[in-house]
Amino acid sequence: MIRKTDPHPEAGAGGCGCLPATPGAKGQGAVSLPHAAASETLRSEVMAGMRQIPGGFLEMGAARSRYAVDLDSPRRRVRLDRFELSETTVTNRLFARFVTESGYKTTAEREGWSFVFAVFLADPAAHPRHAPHTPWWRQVFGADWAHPEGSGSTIEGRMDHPVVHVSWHDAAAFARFTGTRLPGEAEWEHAARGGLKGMKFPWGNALVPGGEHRHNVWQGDFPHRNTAEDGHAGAAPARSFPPNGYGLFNMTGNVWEWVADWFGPLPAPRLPPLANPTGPETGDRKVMRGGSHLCHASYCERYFVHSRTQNTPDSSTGHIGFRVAMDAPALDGKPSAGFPEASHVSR
Ligand SMILES: [Cu+2]
Repeated sequence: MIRKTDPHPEAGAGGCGCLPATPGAKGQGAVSLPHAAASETLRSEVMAGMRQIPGGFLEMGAARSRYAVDLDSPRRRVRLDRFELSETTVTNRLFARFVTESGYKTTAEREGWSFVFAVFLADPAAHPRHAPHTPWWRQVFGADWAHPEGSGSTIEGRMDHPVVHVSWHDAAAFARFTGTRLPGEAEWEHAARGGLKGMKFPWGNALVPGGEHRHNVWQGDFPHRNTAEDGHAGAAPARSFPPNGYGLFNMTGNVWEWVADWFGPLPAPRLPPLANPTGPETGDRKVMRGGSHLCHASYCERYFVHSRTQNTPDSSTGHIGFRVAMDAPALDGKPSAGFPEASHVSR
């Protein structure tokens, strides 16, 4: 009813329990906003949250895919210039300022509904329409970023939480207005790894190192019982758990994060390694990274630094957010690459 096609026929029919998609025909796509028109106050707040991510080589992807449909293996070496990434996902507080200044209306507001995880609804039976194969994703009229569980709900007390119920178009609009951009998929993974090589998580290889939860995912039995041993049944504040080696919070778990790239195979391995890959030229689905508070090994084990999934750019749910990136400023007139370039431009 809601999803056109199901790209995850295996793995619990729906693959990622996290991933209902709105029909592609439904959205009106992007609403364009003037570039970098945000006030100084908003811009400086966005800039204050930016962290420097050093350039370098990234072994991108998984050694072996957990879900073949994710096209996330084998690993390939790519090269990245240094850049900047926001240390948290964009919060409700920041998104509210953006909306106040721009008058922007999100896809969910324009369409009148979004997907809410049934457990978070006071009365799930009042919202019987759901995504195919994923009955826990309810179509809730009146649900949007400011009303995460539908009309009557508010973000009061959750201003420091990630903004959710934002489509890829909404994320791109925020970035454009604030003079930033969405991170590329390779940039995102490089940043998530936090300087570690070949590890599964931003902090190392153990899911719960020394018994300590380091990110917000599902504990218990998906989708009915979340024991919340990590301290959070739903989304956690954007700045929770210790940051990774680059000072970035919640790169895995909590909420999925839209990135700039269209979904498709990872960049082809080549020598020398491809620099700053930007993904397929076009597509109908955008990549999302990092997994969410709903990910669990039994159903959707996609909470690793290499995990990826995808959704249509006009989809919105209660567990998809985003963070923003920027090119690093040039140093002393040198290019931001941090890599010597052998070639000269001939004139
Ligand atoms: Cu998941």
